Amino acid sequence: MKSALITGITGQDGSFLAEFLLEKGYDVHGTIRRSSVDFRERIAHLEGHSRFHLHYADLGDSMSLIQVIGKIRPDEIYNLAAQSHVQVSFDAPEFTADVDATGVLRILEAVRQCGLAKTCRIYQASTSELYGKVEQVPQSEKTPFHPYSPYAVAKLYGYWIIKEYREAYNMFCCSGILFNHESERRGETFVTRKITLAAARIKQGKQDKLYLGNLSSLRDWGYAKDYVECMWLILQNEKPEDFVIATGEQHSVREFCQLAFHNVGIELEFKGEGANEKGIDKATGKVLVEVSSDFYRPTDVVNLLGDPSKAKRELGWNPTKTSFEQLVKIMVDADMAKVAAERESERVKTNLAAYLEKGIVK
Ligand code: NAP
Ligand code: G4F
Repeated sequence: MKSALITGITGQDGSFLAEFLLEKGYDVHGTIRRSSVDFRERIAHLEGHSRFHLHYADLGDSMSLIQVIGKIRPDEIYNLAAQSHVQVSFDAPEFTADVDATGVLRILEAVRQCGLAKTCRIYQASTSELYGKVEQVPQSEKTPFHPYSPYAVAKLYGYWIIKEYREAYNMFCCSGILFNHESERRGETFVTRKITLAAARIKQGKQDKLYLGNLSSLRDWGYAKDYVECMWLILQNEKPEDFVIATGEQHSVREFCQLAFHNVGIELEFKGEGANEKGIDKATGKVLVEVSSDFYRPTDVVNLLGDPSKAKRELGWNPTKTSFEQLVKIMVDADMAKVAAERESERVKTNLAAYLEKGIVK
C-alpha cells in the first residue's frame, strides 16, 4: 500500500485529493493546524476511515514537518498548504513569504534529512499567478514568469526551489502550474464562490446586493475535482517534470456573475463603466451588483488563459471533463441548497423561540 502526505488537507484541493487517493487505495495522511474553532468541515466525512490519518504540523515550523515526515516516511508528498489568497498577501506579505516560499524549502529539507530524497516524490502546488502581468496569451510551460503580488513572488520561490532540488539532488519533485480551479468547496472569499453564494442568498431573500472589484478580470476556471487527478498523474509520470493544468477557455468575472445569476433564474444586465458599473436585474430593474474599490488590488492579474497541451499529450488528462457551464451550475446548486438549509434551521429556531415564549414548549 502506498502512503501519501497531504499538507493543506483541510483546504479545497486537499479534501478532494484525499478522497481521490483513498479511492486509489493509498494510506492518506494530512497535516492540520491547531485552531480555536473547528475548520475541518471539508474532511469531516473522511475522519474515522481506517486509512485516513491527521497530524499537527505547520509549514512555518521545520520541527513539526521533520517529525511528521520522519514518522510516516511517505511515498508521495503533495504540498498544498499555503496562504492562498492573493489579496490577503498584500496585507500579510511576510507571513505569505514564510509559508508559501520558505515552507516549500522546509518540506524539501525535511525529506532530505529524513533520508527520503531517493524514494519520496513531491508535488508542489504552483500557480498561474506566476505569469502575473502576462507576457504571452495563452500561457504554457515556456511562457516567462512575471509575478504580480506578494503571493505570486513567494510561489515563484517555491517553483524555483523545487526545480533546484530536482537538479541538485536528483529528487523527484515537480510543480503543477495550476490555473484557477473552483468547486462547491471553494473558500467563500474567492470571487467565484462569493458570487454563487450571493446569487443563492439574493434569490432566497437573505442578501440585497453583491459588491465586487474588477469585473473585467479574465480567468481560466476549471473544476477542482478534475484537477486533483492531475496532481497524482504528475507524480506517476516516468520523469519529474512541471505541467500547466488549465482548461484552455477564458471568461470574465462579469460573465461568471451573469451565468451564476442565470442559474438561479435572475437575468443580469451590466450597465456603466469602471467603478460605476452595475449589474441590474432585467425583470425588476433592481441593482444587484455594484463595484467596490475595497476589492481592488494594488496590482491585479487580469488575463490568465492556460495552454494544457503538454498535460493532455503526456499525462492523457482531459482538461474539459467538466465544462464552465457545468462548473457554475454545480456551485450554484450547492449554494442554493446550503442557503435553503440555513433558512430552514433559522425557521425551526424562530418557531421554537415563539413556542417557548408562549409556554407551548416547556
Ligand atoms: P485553500 O482552500 O486556501 O487551502 C489552503 C490549505 O493550506 C488549508 O488546508 C490551510 O489550512 C493550509 N495552510 C495555510 N497555512 C498553513 C501553514 N502555515 N501550515 C500548514 N498549513 C497551512 O487552497 P486551495 O484552493 O485548496 O489551494 C491548494 C494549493 O494550491 C495552495 O497552495 C494554493 O496556493 C495553490 N493553488 C490554488 C489554485 C486554485 O485555483 N485553487 C490555483 C493554483 C494554485 P487551514 O485550513 O488551517 O487554514
Ligand atoms: O477569485 P480570486 O480571488 O482568485 P485569484 O486572485 O485568481 O487567485 C486564485 O487563483 C490562483 C491561480 O491563478 C491561485 F494561485 C490562488 O491561490 C487563488 O486560488 O480573484 C480572481 C479575479 C481577480 O482578478 C480579482 O481582482 O477576480 C477579481 N475580483 C473581482 N472582484 C475579485 C473580486 N476577487 C475576489 N477575491 N473578490 C472580489 O470581490
